Amino acid sequence: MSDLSAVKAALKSQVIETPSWGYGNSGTRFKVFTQQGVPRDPFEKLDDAAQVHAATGVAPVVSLHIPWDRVDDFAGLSRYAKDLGLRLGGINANVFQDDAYRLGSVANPDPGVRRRAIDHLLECVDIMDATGSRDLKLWFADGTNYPGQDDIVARQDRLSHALSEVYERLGDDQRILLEYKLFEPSFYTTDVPDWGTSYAHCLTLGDKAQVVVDTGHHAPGTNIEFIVAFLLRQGKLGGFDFNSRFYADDDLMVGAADPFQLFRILHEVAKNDGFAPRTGVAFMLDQCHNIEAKIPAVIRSVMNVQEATAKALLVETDVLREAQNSGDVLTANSVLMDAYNADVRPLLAEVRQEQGLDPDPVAAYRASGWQQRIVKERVGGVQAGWGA
Ligand code: PSV
Ligand code: MN
Repeated sequence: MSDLSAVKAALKSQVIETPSWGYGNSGTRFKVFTQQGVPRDPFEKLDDAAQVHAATGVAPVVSLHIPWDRVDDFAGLSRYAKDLGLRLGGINANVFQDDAYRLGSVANPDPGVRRRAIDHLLECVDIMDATGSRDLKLWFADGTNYPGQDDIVARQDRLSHALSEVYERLGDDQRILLEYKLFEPSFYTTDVPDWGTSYAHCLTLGDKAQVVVDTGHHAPGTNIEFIVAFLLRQGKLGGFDFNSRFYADDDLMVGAADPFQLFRILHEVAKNDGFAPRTGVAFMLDQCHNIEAKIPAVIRSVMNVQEATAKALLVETDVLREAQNSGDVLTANSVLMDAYNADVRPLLAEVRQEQGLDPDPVAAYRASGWQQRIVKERVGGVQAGWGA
């Protein structure tokens, strides 16, 4: 796409989903550094998410994590979001924190533990009914630490059985997004370690099951854009969990470690029509802001996705195709590099001004006084955090 008005229209209609847990305290297993003004409940998380949307105009959806965001009345939480100009997005199930899950959840050798895990997943679909959410995001920490610990195929059978039961419970407009992760917390086998395993399970399940690509969940050097292109071709790319990493699953701000990789991924999305709402690709963030201020970090992350998107949309696709078809390797590569090297910040500033927004979202947030207000008002109570 190179028509500027079409690029601007695409940028204005982009939707980036932010994670509720990104607004809470987080850290590593060594230390969680608390910050002042952090939300104490899901309502306050939504209040913060509304600030991100106010500053960027493209972040109206918030993913929830259950039980971290459990409330008595999910329909009420959904109404609260609506009043803020937001809506509730993917429901992230959590079958990794209970003591019962030491040997896994849906693939645990104990049928009682498997039942408990499946019941939680079914409960998440009930919550989706109340919130109007489309996506049930499933990530399983299941796996083994030692060779011989459990039967790899038996674990796949148990996983498959659980997925089928949950799939049957989905409504017509709901879907399962099955996330994969190479390792951690399991260090020998992981039951859904890669896109191929996720894809195979999703194929067996049917059209309402798709793969979610968390950019931090691969071995170093993995060509993530190939995976993205392949899944889009198959109609099986459900969405992204964006973040960036230097070493493993670092959960740093998307685009911070390798903006070129983010561009290459979004180029495949653009080229294969993945930005069109009908393809249903969810552009979610899944990050933790351990040492940086959280709300401006989420704003920065949204901007990083916007910048990579703008560059991807600026690729001269006709010239690229011609160069590819004629075997002109250098021209093809330089078409891509020209788009990547373009400074799209003035374009995005213009787009924001046309939407009635401040051209500099981080500055707008800083000037809003919100940070000072939450530091003053959110005193007492228990701060929300990853895992709590
Ligand atoms: C697992 O590492 C993961 O990426 C899953 O998406 C979880 O739900 C999320 O992180 C929690 O931070
Ligand atoms: Mn994730």
